[in-house]
Amino acid sequence: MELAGIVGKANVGKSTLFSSMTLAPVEIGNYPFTTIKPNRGVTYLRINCVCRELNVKDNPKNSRCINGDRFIPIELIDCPGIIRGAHKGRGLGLKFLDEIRQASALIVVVDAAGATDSDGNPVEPGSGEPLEDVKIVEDEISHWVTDILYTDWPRICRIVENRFGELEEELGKKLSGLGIEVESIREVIREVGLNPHRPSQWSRENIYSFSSILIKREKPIIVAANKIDMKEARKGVEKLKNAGYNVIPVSAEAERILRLASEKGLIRYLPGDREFKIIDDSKLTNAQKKALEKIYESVFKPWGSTGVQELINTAYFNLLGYIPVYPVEDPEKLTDHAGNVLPDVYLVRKGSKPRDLAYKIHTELGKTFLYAIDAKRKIRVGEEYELKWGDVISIVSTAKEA
Ligand SMILES: Nc1nc2c(ncn2[C@@H]2O[C@H](COP(=O)(O)OP(=O)(O)OP(=O)(O)O)[C@@H](O)[C@H]2O)c(=O)[nH]1
Ligand SMILES: [Mg+2]
Repeated sequence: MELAGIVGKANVGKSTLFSSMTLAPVEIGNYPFTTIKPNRGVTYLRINCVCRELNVKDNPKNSRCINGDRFIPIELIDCPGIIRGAHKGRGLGLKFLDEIRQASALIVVVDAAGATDSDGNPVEPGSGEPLEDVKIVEDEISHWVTDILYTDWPRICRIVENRFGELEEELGKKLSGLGIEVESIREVIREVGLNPHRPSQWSRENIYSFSSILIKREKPIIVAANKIDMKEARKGVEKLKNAGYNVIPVSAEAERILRLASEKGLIRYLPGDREFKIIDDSKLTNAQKKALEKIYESVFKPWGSTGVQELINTAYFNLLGYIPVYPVEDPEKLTDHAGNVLPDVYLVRKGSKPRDLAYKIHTELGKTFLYAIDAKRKIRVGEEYELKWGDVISIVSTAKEA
């Protein structure tokens, strides 16, 4: 399962967002460092299921299908808040970032309404600086990477300058946990114009520049511009977009209320819906009615949705460029060995080939891969075929033929 990390300045709504996406009950409070340990849960990407297009009744196993919409699970981690100087131990430090080393997507939550100062303390809405909220996180993460390298720098220098190894390789070893490849390291060293043969001449600032370019390139962030239910957020959202970030305006709090109301059977609402319907007016208290009205007026009318489903979908399908494909064993019946129709959906990078999918399913299947069958078109596709959005693919391997 892919892993997504929620990070951000203290007190911007990370845990509210996490809770709205996972329905996990977690602590939420209007003060910095409410969260002291990362929370883990599962959320879902939402796509039109291929069962509609093929007009079949499916039996999903690794995902869910609700009325023709497929929900694909993603593991989600909600981190404690980050403030300036966290890498020097301010606030709760940065140790918890170890838990999101393997994250494919990084969601940076920002207080778009500017209702918190740079340390996360509540202030008059509109006086906080949403751009600063992103900068703080970017800078601290770069420091965190810098420190991973810096603490080991003398050893790395000895290895490289005595020609026992290459700098790129040594840095690659230190950063492999972050899923960063040696080739990217090589390119970034070239880009910043530092000498890979003389690491002892690199200052901490040099290592910082290198780290910050590398991490921006390898771990692109999506900005969740939170609190759009507040009028002050409009300006914040504009600023963030103008600064060139990938921004999705969200109201974590509105989404949380809607998800809870829908769980209780009070409203009809699925994450990503652009409307919600009250099931039975007489079951709602006056306070509940008011809260739902407010959500309609302050979120749905001006913004179209709470933005939360769009946030995670955009992170995976646009920013990271994943596509969903449906592996099946039987290309005629579209089933697995147990007869389940369209049981699984896998996320693969755009440009992936059938063999990549085979490896993703099972190393053995990748090794013994022969060819694949495009079950929609009922044709055989070879090594070079590029998987497309919503492909239904059957892998034929030597193991199977034996
Ligand atoms: N108006 C509004 N307030 C929100 C929204 N989301 C969160 N909040 C409020 O923001 C405050 C902080 O929420 P949390 O979810 O605890 O924030 P956090 O980022 O997890 O905070 P730390 O764990 O302390 O870093 C709470 O008072 C929330 O009710 C939103 O969409 N709109
Ligand atoms: Mg929190």
